[in-house]
Amino acid sequence: MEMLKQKFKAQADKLGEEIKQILKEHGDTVIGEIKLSQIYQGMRGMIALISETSLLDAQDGIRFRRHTIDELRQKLPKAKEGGEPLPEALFYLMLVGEIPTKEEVDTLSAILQRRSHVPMYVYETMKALPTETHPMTMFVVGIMALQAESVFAKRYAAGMSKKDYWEATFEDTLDLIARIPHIAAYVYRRKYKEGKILHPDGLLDWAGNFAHMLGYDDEEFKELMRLYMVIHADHEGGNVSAHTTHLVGSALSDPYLSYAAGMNGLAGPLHGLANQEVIKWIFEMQRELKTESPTSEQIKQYVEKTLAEGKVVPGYGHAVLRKTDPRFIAQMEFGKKHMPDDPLVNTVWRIYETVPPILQSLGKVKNPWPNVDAHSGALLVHYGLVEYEYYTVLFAVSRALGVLSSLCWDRALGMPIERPKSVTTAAVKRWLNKE
Ligand code: NMX
Ligand code: MLT
Repeated sequence: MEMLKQKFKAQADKLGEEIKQILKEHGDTVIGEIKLSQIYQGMRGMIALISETSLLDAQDGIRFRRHTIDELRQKLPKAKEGGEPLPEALFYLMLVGEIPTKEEVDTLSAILQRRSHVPMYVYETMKALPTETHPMTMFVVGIMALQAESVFAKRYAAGMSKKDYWEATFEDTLDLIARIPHIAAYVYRRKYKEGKILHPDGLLDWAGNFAHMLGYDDEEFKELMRLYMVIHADHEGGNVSAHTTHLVGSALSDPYLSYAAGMNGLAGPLHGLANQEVIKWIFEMQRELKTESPTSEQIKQYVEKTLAEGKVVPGYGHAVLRKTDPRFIAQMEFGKKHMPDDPLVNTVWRIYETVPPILQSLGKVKNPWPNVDAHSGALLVHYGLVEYEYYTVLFAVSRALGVLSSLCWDRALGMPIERPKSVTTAAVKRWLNKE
């Protein structure tokens, strides 16, 4: 732990110096222009943030510290030969910019096991909620209850110096990443398995143990969890969950408050909740058409009906990507390897052949291709995890790795409170001499 912390601090000091120099020499360099339309249309394409952990390319998809998903699947240490990468290894990579050795990852997995204790009052708080509460609400309530444990909040109250913010953030980050799977597993077991809690297996890696605590001990499901936790971890800084975590953290709200805020954003249907919406939509289609395996023609008609009802096709489109999401492809490869004949997975692939030309023909959808959420649910259903309202919690567990490592960077680089300027339409009209 001390080694990882010192390594991070050394990297952050080095980058901090480089940034100082860059700003000294080039601080006034103009890097773009802002069109009026952008401030009315979700700031699309506007460069406004620094996020060190990953970078999204519209064509090639996400790169974590310059590594594509394919490269991560090859290069990151794994639980077993030829298997999927360990998500703790990706966290290490995002945090210090280096691919760890298997030994370094094993040490990190053991540290996370040791720090994973969740106090009883947190479970009691979640238990007070009615069981019909949405899993994402239960999850965020659990994180908020756990906030009482924040090292950052305690040290700030005791008068912490600015130069120590990074360290308190680092401590909270490791504690949170260690504890989040326990809270998430509790949500699942309480809501769907009559509250029968499963004890952690101290010998397993972070994602393997999470699968175990959910109640899925199939080795293949553990592999799916490792892949799932890697591909959902980060998507540069502008997506709603990452941006919210960063924004709330900029007020020096501690990592618990910041992460919980970000996850409330992930719970929106245009963001992370789309993964539940996809399976719900497919199940409804199957029910309505009275078939497990709808034909391409039937899918086409169902998509047209969805659009005619003024709804979006969940799992398709993206604010930045303009090609099939490589995270969709990675899951497709997993499906081809482990369940090539699964009817639901095959339906997802048939939807992939059918939907893009229809969305393209509308003439307004900028990206007709599938995103990460179009595939994830079908793989989970294959292993029996059919409770689709729970899916966004899985996304949230993974997203902790990205948004919290980014938060460590924010505090280590001394990022200020975020406060962009807003204007009224009356002010816009004045600029344009329309008033
Ligand atoms: N189905 C139907 N219409 C769509 C879709 C879709 N999948 N995607 C975009 N459009 C519409 C969009 O609603 C908008 O219509 P209008 O002008 O009538 O308001 C128009 O196309 C232009 O939108 P875009 O500029 O292409 O997309 P934008 O950047 O605004 O939004 C999403 C991006 C991802 C919110 C949007 O594509 C969408 O709603 N997709 C479905 C929900 C989804 O899968 N979200 C998950 C994203 C990934 N994640 O995990 O966060
Ligand atoms: C994500 O993973 O955060 C989504 O693809 C949404 C985004 O990048 O805007």
